[in-house]
Amino acid sequence: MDELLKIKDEALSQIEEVSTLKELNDLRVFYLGKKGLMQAAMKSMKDMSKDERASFGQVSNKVKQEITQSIEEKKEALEEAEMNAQLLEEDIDITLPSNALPLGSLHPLSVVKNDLEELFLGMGYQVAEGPEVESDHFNFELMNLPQGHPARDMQDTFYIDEKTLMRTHTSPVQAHTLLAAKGKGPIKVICPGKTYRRDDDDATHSHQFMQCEGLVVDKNVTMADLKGTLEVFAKKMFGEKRKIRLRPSYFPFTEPSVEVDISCHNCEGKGCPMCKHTGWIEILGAGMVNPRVLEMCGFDSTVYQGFAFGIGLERVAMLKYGIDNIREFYNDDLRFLNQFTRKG
Ligand code: FA5
Repeated sequence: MDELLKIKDEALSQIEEVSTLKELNDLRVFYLGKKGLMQAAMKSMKDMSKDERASFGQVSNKVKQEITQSIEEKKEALEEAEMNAQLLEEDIDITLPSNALPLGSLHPLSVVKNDLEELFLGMGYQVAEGPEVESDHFNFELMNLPQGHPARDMQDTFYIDEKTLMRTHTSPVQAHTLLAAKGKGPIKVICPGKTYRRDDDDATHSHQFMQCEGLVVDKNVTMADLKGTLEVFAKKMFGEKRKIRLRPSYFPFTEPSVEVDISCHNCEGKGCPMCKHTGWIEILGAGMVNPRVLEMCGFDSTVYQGFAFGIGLERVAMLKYGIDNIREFYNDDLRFLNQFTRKG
């Protein structure tokens, strides 16, 4: 019995002393394990009388319980201390300013394209796409520019083979859209995309550039609808004070055709180097869809009319951001590109 009580006192004081879970587990094995002290003490029971054995059993069970309980309590305390130490170590000050992640910025042409899409989607247009490698048939013939037509010279072309080319404008998407509609209006689409011409690169011309085509086909569409639409475009893109001016022009795929100028936002129309002292800047070509184009693409031109326009995106971006050289868009110079930060 005394032996048991001695084991208990030693065990409790040692448990009190330990400072790690590992040490505590070693003590558990030492006192309560299969080969531990308590088990060894139990072995002496076989030499005892029945009464002695009963009271020894009672006391040893109590001792085991006390040691077990003491170990459990110590274990909880150690675990808690360990967790607190870990929390302290991994403590994060969430009020500290974070390291800024370097975010890329949108290319200015993407910004303009997104702005245009947002503007025209708001007016009920859909966005259409067409191939950049195009057939002569779509790029020219369906646009009322048959082989040998002198106006083909207006768009110097990169040919891939006799019948295949890099599209010189986004107008062939008009033909794709009309044919897909199978003679049934209404149609209201814009088609932004890349275009290619064998132009010599200079400050305002690039052999690869972007256009945004617009096409509306319905019954009773008039030139007034075209003018109203372009006025909304000019004001939303360049500011409420902008005015537009339509000048007669020529495109084989529109009749009548116009060149559209916008009042110069740099000098408010008074005249400056940006507008070559005219007060006006040309930004796009437009017109009423030539009935021949409608007929070739399966529409009855006695029932349907339409208007179309083609905007040069670099031209818009240059005016909007005061960029004086078109090459800036294609040089991949981060000092230039980083100026166009993400919206929102
Ligand atoms: C056309 O391409 C017509 N398809 C536009 C059109 C569509 C008219 C629908 C009527 C109806 P144009 O060749 O003028 O038209 O080009 C339109 C715009 O593209 C120009 O105003 C200009 O901003 C831009 N552009 C043309 N060539 C280049 C070039 N080499 N580099 C940069 N921009 C160019």
